[in-house]
Amino acid sequence: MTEMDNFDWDAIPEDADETIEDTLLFDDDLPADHRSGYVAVIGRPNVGKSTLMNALLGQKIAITSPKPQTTRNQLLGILTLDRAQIIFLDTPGIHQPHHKFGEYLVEVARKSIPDADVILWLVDGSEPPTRADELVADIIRAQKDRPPVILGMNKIDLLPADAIEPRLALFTAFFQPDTAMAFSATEGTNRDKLLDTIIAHLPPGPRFFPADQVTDQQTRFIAGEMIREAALQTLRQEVPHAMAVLVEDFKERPNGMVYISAKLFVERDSQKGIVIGQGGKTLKKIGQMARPQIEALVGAPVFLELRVSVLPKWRKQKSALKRLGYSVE
Ligand SMILES: Nc1nc2c(ncn2[C@@H]2O[C@H](COP(=O)(O)OP(=O)(O)OP(=O)(O)O)[C@@H](O)[C@H]2O)c(=O)[nH]1
Ligand SMILES: [Mg+2]
Repeated sequence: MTEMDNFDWDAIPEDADETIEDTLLFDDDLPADHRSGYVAVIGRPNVGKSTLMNALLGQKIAITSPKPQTTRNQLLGILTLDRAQIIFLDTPGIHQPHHKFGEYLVEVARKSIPDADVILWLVDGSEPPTRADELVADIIRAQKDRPPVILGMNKIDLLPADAIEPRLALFTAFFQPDTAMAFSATEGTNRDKLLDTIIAHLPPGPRFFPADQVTDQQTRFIAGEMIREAALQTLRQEVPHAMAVLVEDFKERPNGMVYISAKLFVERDSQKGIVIGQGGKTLKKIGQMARPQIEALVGAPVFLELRVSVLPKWRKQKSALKRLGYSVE
């Protein structure tokens, strides 16, 4: 018997929706100076936006890879602390698009900015600024009613200590943020300091999400992303960029096992051959790499069925993009 079985529904007052919500979300004995808000994490591809978000959350919400354009959707990562609730918006890397899909990616990133209470502009400190960093700075500058901007220069583990300040100056020359700091998402250097800085720039406010909610993404979607991550790790250069993953079936079986069937879409027959590999060995490797990750996610043994299908030029076609879930509407 659950608590709900004993619940007296007749006793619910007229303004019930509000009352229940207040009870669940806001009546939490939060400190008077509690802060909350949305932090749009933006930057060019591959600077470590998703790595930082995962590290701050202590949980893998977003997939990461050394290849650019790994993230394809806006992903919410919710960090609930006693003093603050920070809602990170991880976004695709901003770049000069070459097709409709690229335009979609940049649009997703752009659209996160007006919703933000803080813009966290990430750059890769291990390399001098690129044209794409400049593009990001232009987009931030063009934003009307701009929220505070924090520049975070990541990957300083790859930089000699005396090179950090001059490198940071190259980025602030494009756009002068409210605060600039250098950190390393993977090594942890200055990561907590960056978090404190983010919180200091958030407005006072209540929690917007239950304390135990970490993301808005469904398990089914994250499972598909883990398959895509395994493909990014296994396949070379252009092939994973031409791939989209659709989870078609996601069922818990009576024996406690989770059955997942996913389709890997590529653009050409030749790519299909590469993904499957000789005697199916590449596809098998992708499945073997993804399965333990998905098992950790769902907390149960997983039976994973992968199929490869050709969807010609899906990155250039609006209808195909929509079918694959890449649509801003
Ligand atoms: N050395 C080093 N590598 C890092 C650090 N942070 C991230 N990386 C690596 O940089 C690569 C890109 O990281 P992602 O988190 O996928 O980058 P992203 O900005 O989300 O990229 P997109 O989703 O493509 O826009 C991965 O190989 C990470 O392991 C860091 O602090 N130091
Ligand atoms: Mg990413």
